[in-house]
Amino acid sequence: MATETSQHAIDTMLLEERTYPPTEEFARRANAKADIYDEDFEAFWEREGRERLSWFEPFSELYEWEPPYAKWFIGGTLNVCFNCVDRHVDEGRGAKPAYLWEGEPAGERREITYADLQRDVVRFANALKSIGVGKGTPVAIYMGMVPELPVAMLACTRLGAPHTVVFGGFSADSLSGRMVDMKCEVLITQDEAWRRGSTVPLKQTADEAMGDAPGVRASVVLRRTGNDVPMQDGRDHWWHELEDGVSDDPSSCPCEPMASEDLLFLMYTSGTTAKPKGIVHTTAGYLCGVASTHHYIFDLKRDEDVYWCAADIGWITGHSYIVYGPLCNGATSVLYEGTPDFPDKDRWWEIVERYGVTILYTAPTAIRSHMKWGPEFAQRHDLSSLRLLGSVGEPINPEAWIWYREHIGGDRTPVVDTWWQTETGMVMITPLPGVTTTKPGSATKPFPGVDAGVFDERGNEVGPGGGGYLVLKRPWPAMLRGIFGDDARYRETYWSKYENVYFAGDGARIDRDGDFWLLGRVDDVMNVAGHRISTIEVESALVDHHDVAEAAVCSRKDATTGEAIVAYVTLKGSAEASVEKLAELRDHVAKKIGPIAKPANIVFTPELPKTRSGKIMRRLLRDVAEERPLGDTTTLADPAVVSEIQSRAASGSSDEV
Ligand code: 6R9
Repeated sequence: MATETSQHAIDTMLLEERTYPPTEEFARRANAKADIYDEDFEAFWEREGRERLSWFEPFSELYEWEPPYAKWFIGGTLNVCFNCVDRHVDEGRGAKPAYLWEGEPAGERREITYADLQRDVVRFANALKSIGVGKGTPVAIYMGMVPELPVAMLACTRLGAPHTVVFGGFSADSLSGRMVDMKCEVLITQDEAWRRGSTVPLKQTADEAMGDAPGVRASVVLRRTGNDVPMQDGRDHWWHELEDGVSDDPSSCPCEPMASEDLLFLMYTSGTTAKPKGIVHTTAGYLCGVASTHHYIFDLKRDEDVYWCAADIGWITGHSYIVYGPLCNGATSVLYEGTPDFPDKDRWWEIVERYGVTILYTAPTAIRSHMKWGPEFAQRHDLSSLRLLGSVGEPINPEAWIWYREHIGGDRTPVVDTWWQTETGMVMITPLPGVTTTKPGSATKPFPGVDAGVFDERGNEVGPGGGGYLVLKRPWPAMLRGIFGDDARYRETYWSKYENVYFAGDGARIDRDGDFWLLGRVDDVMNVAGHRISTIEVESALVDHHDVAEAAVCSRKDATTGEAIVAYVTLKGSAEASVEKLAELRDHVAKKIGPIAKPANIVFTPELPKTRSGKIMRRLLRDVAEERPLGDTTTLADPAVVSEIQSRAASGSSDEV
């Protein structure tokens, strides 16, 4: 694999020799002790499955592996909502807060106990039933970070209705594409969302999306900002009206018994083609995997900790570590609606201080933003409650890791860098904070019961000091059960490179201690601010614009977002390159995919560099974007094209917008 970029990255990383062993005090109280790694893989998951989950009918067989499909906890029946809500109330913890919610507008706060959550979920599940949602009805959810979002997800799981949550920053096209693919019948949304003091028109976008998804016969709309939105008679229902007079007594809406392998949700994610993949997650294995990892990695002490995963529920991180993992473990979590810099750049630290947050889980891109703003914002607040920090989403630079530990963690707290994917469902490579000696920039070791490795091109395992492709060598409970409706793509994407071994699409290196260092994607998937976007998705969006003849997209390194998108665009004959055109194209991409996919730079060029077989040479474009000397250009059909592009990129026809 080792492209020049990743080779450079690892050379820098391997100079990093600082180590942080756990303190004795942390180790003594830790949920995971060193011997956790000694347990046999089957014994480990068998115990986790029986102890961490409550079953209506216990499972009879741990797992079945018919590559590339696995089944887990076979023969069992259970309900996710029961595990995440009802059992905590039944066991006397109804008064414990499940969520401490903070709205973005000043002073808006709500404490939602497990008993409140149960009432809210039951009432909403009954409301959904009244519009025909039942076991197996596919439901789309398109909301911001309001408490009603987990309520909607849990209500679906209570009824046995699979959901797909679509991130509120996605466009109408992205939303309709997902709803059509999953054959959604109902959409749950809200009037508008708050973001940085202004409103995001979710219902309006949802209307556009429903126009292209005729299978959606009903929508439920939460009133959040209170501004007027159009409602279509017979199709659109206000959340509060649908709940009017509806029972919130749990016995009025019992938790539907689900088989272990019943579909729980789809989460769409970018691959190497323009069409997002519907990653399939099922009931028992997913829940066991996320609850177990949450317990050991975040060392959750249910009755003491205030846990905060500052991600968005619209991504897998939010599903696994804001909703299902923490609730299954009976945690108290902070849920925050807005952005870290509104009204000021100390908003997060104000929240940590106010709620006494003890565990914080965020992404390197956020940490780098805080670094850029300076430590003075964190210094305004008492952060001494924090005892553990986590990172996820992309490789974390050692400087960012150290900054996080020093300025946020008071140079006291362990930092756990957790590697995983939408597809893995749960964290796979991670330190255990009471056991592992951490190294800034390394995700360290596979989680107990996980078998990861690094393979070379031919499928040989590389030893300590070697680099190659990250693979997973045996099934794990929360693994994807395929790509929705596309068996061929599932096999091709993850299982065709090596036999019966999962190919993650990430480069990695193992050091002499057997610790893993992740190097980033090896395919055409970019990682912008921790979000996966494929080059071809952005290219398709650009080419969709009437003035664009051809587009090639790559990423360059960016100090804050990790990678930034650079687009090379050839306009059609009559169209003219201009600053206005550039803004128009960026907006077009935002409209087609969502603002997160907007290119940071666009270079207008009369020609794209292609091989003689017509393939765009992205490696060269990346070299140009990062102002590196060009690699091999001998396979180019017309080498002059590249120097032309280089001079255009340098002369500033690309604008940082
Ligand atoms: C959970 C999530 C998955 C991709 C993955 C990898 C990158 C995530 C990482 C990391 C290095 C980490 N990634 N965590 N790279 N170190 N700790 O982010 O899922 O959105 O599907 O992205 O993110 O490249 O393949 P998802």
